[in-house]
Order: sequence, then C-alpha cells, then structure tokens
Amino acid sequence: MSPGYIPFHPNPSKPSFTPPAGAVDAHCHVFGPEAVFPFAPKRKYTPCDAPKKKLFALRDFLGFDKNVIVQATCHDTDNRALVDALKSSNGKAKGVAFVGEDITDAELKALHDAGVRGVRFNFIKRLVDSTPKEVMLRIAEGIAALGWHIVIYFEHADLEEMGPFLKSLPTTLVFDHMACPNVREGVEGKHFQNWLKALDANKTWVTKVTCPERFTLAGPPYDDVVPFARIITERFPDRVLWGTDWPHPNMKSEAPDDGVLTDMIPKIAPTAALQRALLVDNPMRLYWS
Ligand code: 0GY
Repeated sequence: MSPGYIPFHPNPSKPSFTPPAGAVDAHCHVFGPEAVFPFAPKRKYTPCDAPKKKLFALRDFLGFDKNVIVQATCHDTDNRALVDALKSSNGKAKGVAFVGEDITDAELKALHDAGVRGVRFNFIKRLVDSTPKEVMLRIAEGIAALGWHIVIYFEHADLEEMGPFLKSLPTTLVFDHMACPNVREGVEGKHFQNWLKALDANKTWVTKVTCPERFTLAGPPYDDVVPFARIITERFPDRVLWGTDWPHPNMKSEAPDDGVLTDMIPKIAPTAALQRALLVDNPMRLYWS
C-alpha cells in the first residue's frame, strides 16, 4: 500500500466554459472522512479524505448541476460513504457501487433506493486482486434485473483477451477513462483503432472521456489527450460521458486543476449539441430515467 497521498487541488480555477443547464459530472468520488468511513484494509493506496460537502461545493463552483459518484477500490465493497453522499444530495447525485458475490437482494434494493444505478468491475491490476469471471457474471445477472449497468475499468490493450467476457455481460457497459489510451501510440495506433472498432460493433457500450491527467505526456492543459476524447465524442455522441474524477485518487504527482479539466470540454465536444449530449442527455438517460 502506498504510504501517502496527493491531495486534491486546493484552489481550482474558475473555468471559462459554462456547462449547459443540468450538466452532470459523471465520474467523481467521495472518500471517508476516514474517521467516519474507514478505508478498506486490503486497499492498494490511501487517498485523502474527500467528503461529500467538498464535492458538492466543487460541483457548484464549476457550474455543474449533478454528480455520479463512483465507488473506488480504497473503500472496496463498503459503500457507506457513497450511500451517505447520495442521501444528502437532494436527488442531485446517483452512484456506482462495488459489490461482492455475497450481496443480498435486500442490500441491492437498499442501494437502488439510495440512488445506485450500476456496479463497477475493476480489472486494473495495480488496484485490485482478480475476481473470478463466474463471480462477476453472477453479480451481473443480479443487477441486470434492477436495470443497472456495469462500469468497466480496464485497459483497451487487454481488449483481445477480455472481449469475449465483456460481450457476455448482460447489461449496458460504461467504460472508464476511454479504456486508458496510450498517448505515445497516437490515435492511429493499433490499440486505439481496435477500441474504436469495438465501440462501432457494440452499440450499447458507453465511454467516459475522462482522466486526461492520467494519460498525458505533455501535462496541463492536456492537449495531447484531446484528439482521443474528441474522436470518441464525435463518432459516438450519444454514448459518451464526462467527469472530473475529483479528488483524483492515486495520482503520483500533483492533482489537476478541475477548472482546467472543465475547460477541455469545448475542445472535446466543440458544438452545443455535442456538449448537451455529453453533459446532460447521456448521463440523464443512464442515471436519472
Ligand atoms: C479513478 C482512478 C483510479 C482509482 C480508482 O477505484 C479506484 O481505486 O478508480 C486509478 O488509480 O486509476 O478515479 O477511476
């Protein structure tokens, strides 16, 4: 486990871009506070405390209306901090949980009532020990009955190996962080091109055009990541989501300025119609309908 953490940006800049009315930050987290909601003993890193009040204040400051709060590995299957934030959000937040195979129907119902609409399957080896595919399939079948979807965190370099399993899952799939493009390979690189083909072929797959700070070689304002996000957004306008990833867990260097991240949106989605789809229509369809 990593001993320390990089805290979120203390003083993000006010973005020049104004999100459309009703805009959703569709990938962010709440962590702790540790004194109330302890981190999981098996976690691979320790994040900073990132309480709900800070998240909601950032939402208002950046000009967003709603949040989708995603459970991260540092809380493992203890979704209490997530549920607490959802219940305090006045209907302005929905959630994506981590669950184990021992989850009961009553627990799933309680999560649903709190605003959870998906589960996350994480395949990033530095973050999780592997879960057997049969276990994931059982969970998938249980949550499909509730109309939830599955958020997949994986690297599209693993697409060939993972493809058959992903296709066997019975729900809409939402892929975190563009499935982790390799900026060094460029948009013409084999892995990104294969990823686009997979999105062409699988019409219910949705991609988050998030986390340029995790993939950039150039640093802020992350212009080297823009082409990846823009190609996906223009080609699949009704199958993309955007989020800050606040508080940017497990970064190895300084956390990004969330205002700078927000100002990438018009570069990724250059028209008002694309921005509305990305920030309002797509997340509302997945999480609030
Ligand atoms: C993110 C990124 C990361 C961490 C987690 O679940 C997690 O612990 O998601 C990461 O280290 O890439 O915000 O999705």
